[in-house]
This record gives sequence, C-alpha cells and structure tokens, in this order.
Amino acid sequence: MQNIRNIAIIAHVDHGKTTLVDKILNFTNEVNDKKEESAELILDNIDLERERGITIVSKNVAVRYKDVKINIIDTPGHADFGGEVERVLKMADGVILLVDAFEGPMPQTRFVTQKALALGLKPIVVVNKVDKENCRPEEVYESVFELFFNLDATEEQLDFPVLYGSSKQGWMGKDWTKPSTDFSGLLDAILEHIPSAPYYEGTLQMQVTSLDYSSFVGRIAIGRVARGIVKEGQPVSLMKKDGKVVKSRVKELYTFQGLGKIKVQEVKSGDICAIVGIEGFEIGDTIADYDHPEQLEVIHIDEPTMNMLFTINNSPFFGKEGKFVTSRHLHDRLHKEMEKNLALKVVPTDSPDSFLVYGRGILHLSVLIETMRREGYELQVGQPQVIIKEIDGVKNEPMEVLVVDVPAEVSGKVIELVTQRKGELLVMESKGEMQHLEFEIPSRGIIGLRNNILTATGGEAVMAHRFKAYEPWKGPISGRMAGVLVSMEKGQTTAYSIDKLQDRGRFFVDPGVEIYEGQIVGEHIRDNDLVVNLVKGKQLTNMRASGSDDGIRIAPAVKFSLEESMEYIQADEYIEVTPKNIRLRKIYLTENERKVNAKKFV
Ligand SMILES: Nc1nc2c(ncn2[C@@H]2O[C@H](COP(=O)(O)OP(=O)(O)OP(=O)(O)O)[C@@H](O)[C@H]2O)c(=O)[nH]1
Ligand SMILES: [Mg+2]
Repeated sequence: MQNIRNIAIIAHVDHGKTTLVDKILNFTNEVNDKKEESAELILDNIDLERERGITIVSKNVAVRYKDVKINIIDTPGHADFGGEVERVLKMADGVILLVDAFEGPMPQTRFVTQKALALGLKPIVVVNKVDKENCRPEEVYESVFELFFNLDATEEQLDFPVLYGSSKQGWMGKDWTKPSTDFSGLLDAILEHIPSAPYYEGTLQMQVTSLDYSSFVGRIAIGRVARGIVKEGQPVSLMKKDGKVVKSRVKELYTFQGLGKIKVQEVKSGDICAIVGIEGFEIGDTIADYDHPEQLEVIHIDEPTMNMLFTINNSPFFGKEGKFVTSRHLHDRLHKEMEKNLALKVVPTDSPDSFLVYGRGILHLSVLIETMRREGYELQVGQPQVIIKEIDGVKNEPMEVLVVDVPAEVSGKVIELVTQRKGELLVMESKGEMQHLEFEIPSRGIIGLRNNILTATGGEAVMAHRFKAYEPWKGPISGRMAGVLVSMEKGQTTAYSIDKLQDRGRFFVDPGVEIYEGQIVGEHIRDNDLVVNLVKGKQLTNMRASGSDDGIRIAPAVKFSLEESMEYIQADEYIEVTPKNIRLRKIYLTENERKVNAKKFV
C-alpha cells in the first residue's frame, strides 16, 4: 500500500514559499540521515529566478517523512504566473497557504485560495515570518479566516489547522511566541490533515499539468496518475484537447525525490511522475490506455492579457553588441520559447522583421527579453499594449484589483495618482502603522504607475495587483506626463553639453557615452519632447576626463531597469535591448520623420 501525500504551497509573491520548501528539504534529509542517493538530477534551475529572488515556474520536489512520501509543489506567487498555479493545483489533495505575518492576505493570496477551495483541496494555513518586527500574527490569522469565509469555504475547510513560524529560521509550531526548533509540527500536520492519495484501479489516465524541458530529451510531461498504473515502455494513447488521439509510447518514467527525479519502472495512481518520450503533447492532454483511452476533463490555459512588438534591432548601433541579430534568429528563438512557455503566443506581422508577442504581463514578457539578451540577442521592443476585447458589441478592457500599503501621511498622494488613471478607491483601512488601500483600475492605468507611486511616497509604498475581469472601456487615460529629451546628433556625449541642459530635465546618459540621433537621452521637465545636442563641447572640455570639468557638477544619470523602461516608453518609442545596453529611442529617428509620422501615434 503506497503512502503518499500531494501538497502544493501557495501564497502571494515573496511570502516565503520557496524558502519553506528549501528548508523542508534540508530538514527531512537530516531526519532520514542520508543524502540523496542515485538520484538522477535533471532538474534545471533558472538563473533569473536566483538573481531576482522570484519563482517563475512551479517545481516538484518530494521528501520522505515517517515513511510517507510527500510530493511538494512550489508555485510562483507573482500574478503574471497565476495560471500556472491554477493548473498545478490539479496534482494536489491539499495546500499549504502561506501568509506573511505582517502583510496578511494580499491579492494573490485571495486568488490562489479561491482556486484551492473551489477544487475542494484541504488547506493548512501557515502564518510565516513571525520573526519580523511589527508582525501581527493573530490579526493575520483573523483576516485569513475572514477571507476563507468570504470565499464560501465549507465548514470543513473553515476548520483549517494553523501553524505559525519562520521559514527562514527553520521552524513552525502552534504558538508563535514559543518558537519550536524544526518543521516536525508542520510535517505532522500534513500527515494528519491531508488525505492520503488514493489508488484507483482501472485503465491508465494521467493528465499533463506541467512540463519540464531538457536539452537532451526535449519536453517532459509532468502530472499525477489519476487511474491505473503507468509503466516504462508502455504504449499509450495521447488524447488531445480537440479530441484527436495519437498513439505514443512511454520511453522513460521518473518520480520525484528530493530536488531531483529518479528513474522508475512503474508509477501507480496517486503519485506524481514525469514521462519522457511522448511526442507533441500539450498541457491538459490525457495520457491514456492504448486500446481503450478515456479522456480527463480538459484544462483551460489563461489567455494572454498583453502584447508587445518584438522587432530586429535597426538602430545605428545595430550588430555592435550582440551575436544574434537577424529576423531569422528572432523568429527561431521566439518559436522555441513557445514550446515551454505556455502562456506565450507569437503572431507574425506584416513585416518579416517583427512579431507580436502575447503574454500575461510586464514581468512575464520582461523575463523573456532579459533571458534573450543574456543569450546574446539584440532586439527592439515596443510599448506593451493591453488586449482589448469586444464583448456583445461593447469595447471591453482588462480590469485589475490594486492594493497599496503606504504610510498614512502619503496615502492622499497615492489616491490622487491612482484616480488620475481611472482607478476607483474601494477599501481604505489601517493596517499596523500603514494605510491599506484597495482600488479597481484598468490594466492600462497600472502600466507606469509603480514608478510614480514610489517617487511620490519616497519608496515606502508596497503595491500588488492582479487581473479581475474584462469590463467596459473606461475612457482615455493620459500617458506619460513628461516629454523626453531626444538627441539630434550621433557622437559622444560631453559633460559640457549635459551641464548646459541640466535645467531642462534629468538625463539617462552619462558624459562620454556614444549616442545616436533619435535616441532618448533624458526626461524633459515639460510635457513636450525637446531635441537636444549632447555631443557638442568646447574643444577643451572634450579633452578632459568626463564629468570632471572645472565647476561642472552633473547629477548622476537615471538608469532604468528593463521593466521600468517597458513601463516608461510611449507608442512612438522603442526599447533597444542588447547584451550590453538598454537604450530608449524614438521609432522615427529624425525630427523630420517624426513630424511626418506623428499622426500614426494618436
Ligand atoms: N524575516 C523573514 N524573511 C523570510 C522568511 N521566509 C522567507 N523570507 C524572505 O522573504 C523573501 C521571499 O522569500 P521566497 O521564499 O523567495 O518567497 P516566495 O514566496 O517563494 O516568492 P515567489 O516565489 O516570488 O512568489 C526572501 O528574501 C526570504 O529570505 C521568514 O520566515 N522570515
Ligand atoms: Mg518562490
């Protein structure tokens, strides 16, 4: 008799899911007093996840505790990857809902809780980060209870067990004021409250709920065996969403162990496994019996909410900093990405040099662009556009719930900024020493908002948002308030010329940098664009070390991250992305061309 628990860890972004999973892996390794043996590790780790400290794709791990195998699924908390969470919940019988002991439930907490409750999963609530100063674990527990209640949890679900603790310090227990020393409290709660994964007899049924990718074997199908047994070498039927049935064969079979996978001969229903060798599968397909296939209910995948134009780099600096620069390169890379990046769609345009790339939000798209730039690609991207839909003849746009926590004295500024962008204030209450604000706002209005709110609040605001629904168009929202400073010359910037223009705005480039005509070199203090010459200089000043000319003090250049750039540019502008630089530019480089084409962008 197999003894298995399948559990997903869900939470708002940064509430500590991955830290918890990491520490549980450590802890159970110690308990079992042996290191991973003979585990074939084919689990890939993504550089960007490490650097940015966010989870981008969900991961399966498994631990052994008191002779029970616990499959744990770590999920991403950022709203852009919410669709992923919804899918992988299908592999679980229960969830650990993690909530930050200061922040309490946030928009993504609500979303993932709602999905878990609707699937009838058994919840265990963990109030995490009780080591933080100013934390308020009891209040947070109360608000989680309230959240469950508002989401129509059943009596049984409302009776959830709760643990308090600190993933970082490595403990969870019943009383937050009396730290325990390890995770046994939590693991015992899993054994006690999460039902054992049942074995169902019958012909094979397994739904592909996520996928892994290896450069050696290609795409690997991951899912929970719902019925019967799957065996290595077994011929199977792959049942597609559209009803087509394709004959295939299980080449290799793995289950999860620790951080890796181990090769096995067979997997019984109830366990989660990875299958190599199934050609052409998609998420939601059923792997079923060869002769008598029966399909499981198809999973729907979240529609993209945003698109961006990806085009080859045609700036005057084209080809100087990257290895892959042609439209062929761009085309092939984007199509390869679609194999593993489920929520991504690539659509050709009238021009062979450009593609419309559809994704789930700024972060989702920026992760792709950042990855490409590190691989050596040069490309340009346009302003992100939200996807407008016609519903019953009415123009609809995506609306989001926006939550902002700010110190009370600056909350007025935040409300003003959000309201200017057609946001509507729905909730305002105090939370510790902070003011908690909830709005409903068009997705369009959120693009570019973060920068403004952080500036207006001296960096104190904490913001989170997530998609709510499509609703009728809310009318025009003004774009960027400020105009930009555009270079009229190609050449090297001089301290002299930057200094002379300092009262016109703030600059994005330092002295001594190569720029081109049409490049955006700064932000104007007025709302119109201004063409400036940054390359002229007195002969003498040119010769001296940049920035050190007598009597010249230049404010440091403002450097935008890729995401900030994506939120900053307007419809008539591009971001030029190369392995070495992120530059902003006008699509039309000369002032004359811009005048002629101005009408295209209104
Ligand atoms: N003080 C404190 N910090 C913690 C604790 N647990 C996690 N953190 C910190 O919180 C941050 C986010 O932790 P992660 O484990 O990456 O959070 P996550 O929920 O996996 O985040 P996403 O995957 O991006 O949704 C990190 O800086 C952790 O070190 C805790 O118990 N106490
Ligand atoms: Mg994580």
